[in-house]
Amino acid sequence: MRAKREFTVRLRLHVNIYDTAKSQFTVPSSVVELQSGSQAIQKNNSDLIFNYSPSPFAFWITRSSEPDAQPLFDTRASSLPPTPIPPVISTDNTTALDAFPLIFEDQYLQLTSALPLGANIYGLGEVVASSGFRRDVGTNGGNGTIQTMWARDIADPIDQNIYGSHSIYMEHRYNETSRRSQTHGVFLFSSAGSDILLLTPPSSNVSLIEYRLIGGTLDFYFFSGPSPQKVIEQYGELVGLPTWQPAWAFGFHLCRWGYTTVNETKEQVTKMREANIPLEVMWNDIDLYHAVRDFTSDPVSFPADEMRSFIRELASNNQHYIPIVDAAVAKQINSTDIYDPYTRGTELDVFVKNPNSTEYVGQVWPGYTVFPDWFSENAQKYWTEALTNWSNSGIEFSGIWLDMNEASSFCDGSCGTGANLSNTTAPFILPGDPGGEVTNYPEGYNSTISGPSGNITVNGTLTYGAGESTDSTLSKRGLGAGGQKDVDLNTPPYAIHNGNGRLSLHALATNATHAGGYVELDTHNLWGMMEEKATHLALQSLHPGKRPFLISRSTFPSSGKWTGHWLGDNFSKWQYMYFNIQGVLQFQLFQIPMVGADTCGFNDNTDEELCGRWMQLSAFMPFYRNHNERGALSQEPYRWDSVANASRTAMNVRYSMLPYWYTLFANASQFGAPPVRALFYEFPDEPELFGIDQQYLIGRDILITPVLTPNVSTVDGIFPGRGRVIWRDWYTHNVVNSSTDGSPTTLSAPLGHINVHIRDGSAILLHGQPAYTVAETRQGPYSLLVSQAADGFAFGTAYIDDGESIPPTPSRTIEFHAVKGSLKISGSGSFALQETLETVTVLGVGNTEKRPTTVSVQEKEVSGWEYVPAQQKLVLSGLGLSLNHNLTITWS
Ligand code: MIG
Repeated sequence: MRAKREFTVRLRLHVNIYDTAKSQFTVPSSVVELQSGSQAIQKNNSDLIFNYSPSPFAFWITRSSEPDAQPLFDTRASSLPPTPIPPVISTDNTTALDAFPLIFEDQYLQLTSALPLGANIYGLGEVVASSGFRRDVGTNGGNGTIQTMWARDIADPIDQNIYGSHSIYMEHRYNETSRRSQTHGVFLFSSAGSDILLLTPPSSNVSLIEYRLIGGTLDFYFFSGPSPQKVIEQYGELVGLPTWQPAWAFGFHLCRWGYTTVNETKEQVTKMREANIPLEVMWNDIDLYHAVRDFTSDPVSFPADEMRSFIRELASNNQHYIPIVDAAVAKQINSTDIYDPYTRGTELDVFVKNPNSTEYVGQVWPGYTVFPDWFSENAQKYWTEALTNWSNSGIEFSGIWLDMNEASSFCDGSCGTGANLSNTTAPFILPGDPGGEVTNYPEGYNSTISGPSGNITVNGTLTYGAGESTDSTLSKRGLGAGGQKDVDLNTPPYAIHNGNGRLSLHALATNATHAGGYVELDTHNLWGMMEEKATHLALQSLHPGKRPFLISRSTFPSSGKWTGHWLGDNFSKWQYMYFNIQGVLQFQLFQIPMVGADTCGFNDNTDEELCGRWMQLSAFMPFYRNHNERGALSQEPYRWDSVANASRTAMNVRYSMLPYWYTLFANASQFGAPPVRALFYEFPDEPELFGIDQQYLIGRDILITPVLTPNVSTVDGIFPGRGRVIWRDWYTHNVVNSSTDGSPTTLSAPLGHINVHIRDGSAILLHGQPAYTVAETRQGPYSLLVSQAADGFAFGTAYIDDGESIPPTPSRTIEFHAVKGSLKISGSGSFALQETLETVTVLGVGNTEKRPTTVSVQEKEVSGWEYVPAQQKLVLSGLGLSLNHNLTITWS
């Protein structure tokens, strides 16, 4: 074992603890290409300092700017709670071992760091956390957290592992004395199945984070921040920045499982149009398929030529079509059953194998299936071909929806021969009949595990405090015994807290084999991301020069380079509407910013009130899709008048804000800035905001305060800034009377109204005429909304390009800069805007005593303006100004 110290960029520190033989699995750079960063390697200018003691090995990370502060990360025994506090690790033959020793075994790695008591920790996922966006570290009555990393197909349970694995966290530290904060990030680069625990032992003066991995190495990256946004950007700089989104991706998407025919699908498009509710993208679920097989369309219910003309008609109306792609590829039943994606894949040798090199057979919706092996040489060729053929067959999709890619399989182990695990006990599902999902998972977790005997016993007391505790017992050979490798692929000695129980349940078996000798046990968490990359590249080849649009369920660090994400199978419940916010915030941190929830809820029946409120909330989320489960009541926004009204209003605001969203996403793709932000990102020294996840900010300037409970007509929201910031209502432009002590303000929130507020000091470019589609909206004029701070200052930028070409592509970045009495507009970049700036609204101009009397554009007095004293609002209209030139507007 060796600790390697390496400074890469100024703000990043890399600590890699690996086996000198390098026989442990690490993620190949061909799979995740970490970026070396934009700044030259300089040894001595990092704020982060790596300190270590050689024996027993321990390390701690400090900030040179704060030498006296508690280290950011600290594995020293002296910093961790002493025994006899309930041991996580104890030994049967030595007393000298620390309470939380560093362990590095083939199949068990453990590392513990002290955290400040009650630390503010964000990230580690994917999860629906009962604690909210800020994780439970076991103080304030919490039981602590076990975040398990094992990609899992399951309808959004609370506090369990789900689809994606992201072992990045951000810690936000507030100093009570200086009343200032600093933020740092810690990323473990590993695809190993793992538990990451956050906990606080009884009467301890520190909280802890403990990593327990069942393979790989301890490869850590530390990001110095010192602000939340900087941490997120530094993480993005390492794993890769998010893919550019096409402009149309920001329109409204409609989907459900259960549009069973092309006519039923078309009917939605018609009904949406009749109700005048914008619809940008129509989707189909697996109903589209013939015999539930990928890359097909049912000849009776979705005839290919009808699909082709339907999709072309959508295209002619500036609308788009997206179908689902399931991870598993159907296996032919017999030799007369022709299914090219299977035979071709066999020919190209691209499917996952059993340990004995036979085909690995799983079971998903179409019955028996095989799984693309993304490590295989021909996988990309195979995938591009399959998607291209499908498109050529009539399914002329604009984007792709990747499902079931954890990867999910309903057999326990391989359903075929050749696997070491027992065969399925699940009912076989006939091709063509999706049947019921196999849900008879064992309750709870594995509680006992046996392994090779040896001299270390791990007693995993996993929860301190009042909560229940689960014990895991592990016997393993001793530390440093070395030599013999006795890797157990099927039942690793330490049982991570996979909610499904054994790792192979409802997934590919862990002994399934990939090209290059890789095993599923090591690579399970990578499957979805590798599929996303292959799909992204396939779309690029199919639509050359155009930005691929994908949404995928299972994600891993760097997935944002290839895809967006939806939050999976949520429930039509108010609580899940609240969870929507933390989910979106998590994925901003994970650098997969194009994300949203199934609006109105997937499982169970929604209702009018919930659906109305949720359609409004999601209108202010990056990915905006209403999606529903097969058996549930219909929930398209036109189904209820109140929901239709609420949706039209909210979408009108959304579509007018598209230039703002587009700019935020350009900043994400260029710099890693998160488009959606927790309140404390922008106001990091206001502790009352650290736990807020019922409200959020879009960028710097737009505050969303949704209603998240039934039967109310008001909502309480905090207006950050403690009275120093002027917040104005989006709709009325009235100034909010916010408190100076960070306490909430009660706002009116009748049905059909979502509270949106504008921060001062902002200048936001808007579409002046939101239309039915994004393309039509973009063809309309622009307007500008300036909200001045008390001193008259305001600033904003807008990034504009053709909305579909892959950068580098001509673009224009416009800056808006207001000081008292004047507004300057300047731009750079070669993209020429066709649409003019028609309206400028400046809030915070003058007052009843001193109202403007003269308004000039380019030093020429104009008359097309009005002044509204109640909102101190100056409105210039009918401007017809080109944004391709610099402009000055003045008033006095
Ligand atoms: O296990 O394709 O999360 O969005 O509608 C069900 C049917 C399979 C799970 C996805 C969901 C989708 C559904 N799929």
